[in-house]
Parts: sequence; structure tokens; C-alpha cells
Amino acid sequence: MRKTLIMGLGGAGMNIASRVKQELGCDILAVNTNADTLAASPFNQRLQIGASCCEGKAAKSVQRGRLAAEESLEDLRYSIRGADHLILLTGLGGGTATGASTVIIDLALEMGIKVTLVATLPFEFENAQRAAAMDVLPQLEQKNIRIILHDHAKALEPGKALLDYYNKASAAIAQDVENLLAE
Ligand SMILES: Nc1nc2c(ncn2[C@@H]2O[C@H](COP(=O)(O)OP(=O)(O)OP(=O)(O)O)[C@@H](O)[C@H]2O)c(=O)[nH]1
Ligand SMILES: [Mg+2]
Repeated sequence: MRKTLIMGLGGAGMNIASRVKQELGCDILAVNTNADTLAASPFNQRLQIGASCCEGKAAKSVQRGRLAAEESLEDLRYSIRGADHLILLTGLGGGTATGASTVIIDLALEMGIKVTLVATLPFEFENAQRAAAMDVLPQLEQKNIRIILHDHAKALEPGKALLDYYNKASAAIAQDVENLLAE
């Protein structure tokens, strides 16, 4: 039987995953370095990564996000075992998702799990985050995975609030996930 695992990684990934869970009613594994964000989330499968290197807080840098996933590699392995398709939901640009996604994708591929990455890209005005996302993107594109991107920068319209963009991206991603599950 086919088993698809949906993972929400990092703060944005978890917010997007909440919308997906709300709309599609599917089980989702939430993964973050931030213990408070995980504790306050609606998911029943939760994994805190990098407890030592991030001390339960945001990763803040891509380097620390990567270290967090490496520190928790065995927990991640245990959490994704048995799946044959991993749908990874993230907002690229922060430390956790940008750093941990490459490690998690490599682990899944090594375990023979097909991977689809669904990610948002930061706005242009998020200078450092945009640069971090653009830096990791070529590395992700080299991997044997499917990538679906939602670029916040391309969605920019005058007079719209940040939350409107987030909600719009989350709704579009819920549709992406519905399509992926129907394949
Ligand atoms: N669609 C959407 N994008 C978001 C949301 N929150 C943040 N973002 C975007 O996602 C990027 C990454 O932010 P986070 O998800 O907080 O980063 P993180 O992976 O948690 O990393 P750390 O906070 O450093 O641990 C931001 O730069 C924004 O562009 C959200 O709720 N929805
Ligand atoms: Mg965060």
C-alpha cells in the first residue's frame, strides 16, 4: 500500500501544514527546533530537532538548522520510516527549514523514499532570508526530487497585508497537496 507522509518543517512549514490539515483533514508530522511552537501546534505527531544545538529555540541560521537535523538524524529516520513518499512543506529563508531540509531530503532519498518539496520563497524585502533561500535552492534543485515553489516576491501587490500573502500561499499549497495525494 502506498504511504505518503506529510511533514511541516519550521515555523512557516508548520503554519502552512495547519491549513493543509484544516482543509484536507490529513495527519501531518510537525518538525521544528522551537519547542514552544511545537507545543502550541495542533498536530499529534511532533518532533523537536536539535535540542542541544538550538536549546528549544529558533535555529536562526542555516548552519544551525542543518546541525539540528544532523543532531536528530536517528529520530528523523525513525519518524519517516515506512513511508514511500514524503511531502515536505516549508517556508525557505529561516534557519530551521533552509538548513534542515537538505539533510532530511538526503535521508529520505537514502531510505528509498520519494520526495516532493513544496516551499515558499521569501519576499525581496526580507534581504537575508531571500539570500539564504536563493543560496540553498540550487542545492535542492540538484537532488532527485520534485519541487513546487510559491514565490512570495512574485505575488506582491500594493496594499496587501503580510498575512494575506501567507494565507494565499497556504491555500494554494493545500491545493498542491490535494493534487499530489490524488496522483
Ligand atoms: N506562507 C507562509 N510563509 C511564512 C510564514 N511565516 C514565515 N514565512 C516565510 O517563511 C520564511 C522562513 O521563516 P520561518 O519559517 O520562521 O523560519 P524557520 O524555518 O522556522 O527557521 P528559524 O525561525 O530560524 O528556526 C520567512 O522568511 C517568510 O518568508 C507563514 O506563516 N506562512
Ligand atoms: Mg521560525
